[in-house]
Amino acid sequence: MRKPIIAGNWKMYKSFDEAVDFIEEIQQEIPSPDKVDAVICPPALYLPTLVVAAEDSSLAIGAQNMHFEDEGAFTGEISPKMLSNVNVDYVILGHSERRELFNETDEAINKKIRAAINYGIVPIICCGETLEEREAGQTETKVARQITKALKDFAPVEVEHMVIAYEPIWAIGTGKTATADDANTVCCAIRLAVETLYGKDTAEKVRIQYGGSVKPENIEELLSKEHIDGALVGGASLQPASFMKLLEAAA
Ligand code: G2H
Repeated sequence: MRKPIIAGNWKMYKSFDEAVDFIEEIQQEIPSPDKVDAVICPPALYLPTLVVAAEDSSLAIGAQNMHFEDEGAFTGEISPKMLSNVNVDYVILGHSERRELFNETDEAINKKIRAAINYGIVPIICCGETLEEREAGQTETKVARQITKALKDFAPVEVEHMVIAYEPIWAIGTGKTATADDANTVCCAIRLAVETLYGKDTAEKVRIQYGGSVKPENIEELLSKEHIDGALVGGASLQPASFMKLLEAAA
């Protein structure tokens, strides 16, 4: 059985005080880590403070991006070594906003995943299709291609601890959600792509989240599906009450 994982992606929202207050408000209420993994990914500037704020709870803190090099002349970047230094546990990699707005390539994402694994940081690897690709019937080919490139040159034991997030681009922040059945079909295709690369045992262990307008009203149906092991949540992770409802639905 795969343990569900609910990750909040705050994107570029919240003041510093709002971020600290959020963690203080929920940290004692997090459901047992035996039942669900709970993660908040705040803006990078807040990471060290929130790691300390959450340290007496089972809430994990993740970054929204990182560079693949340990250090160097890369103005504005943050390295996996730095994230590891401040005890960050997860990193979102290859979010469609990074791919589209910051020109991230599959090759760079592959290097970032390698770097995260080397530092013991769990990567949440995003993939997903545009509306145009969906309408052209290319959804499964697109996500399989992204996953095949992202997961190039790993060992099965490394892959089984990774998290993959299927996020149809047309469903992100739009209020449109893929139907639970459609999301499950694509998550199944992703699992098959992992199986092709690393075998059935690894594919059965890797956790696949759905992301794109997930909210308390639709989480239960999504999580009831065989291949959906959690959610990567933007808007509905910004309020403590709705984030807690998502965790409770998964626990
Ligand atoms: C998709 C998701 C979080 P939202 O980007 O990664 O955002 O839940 O607001 O659609």
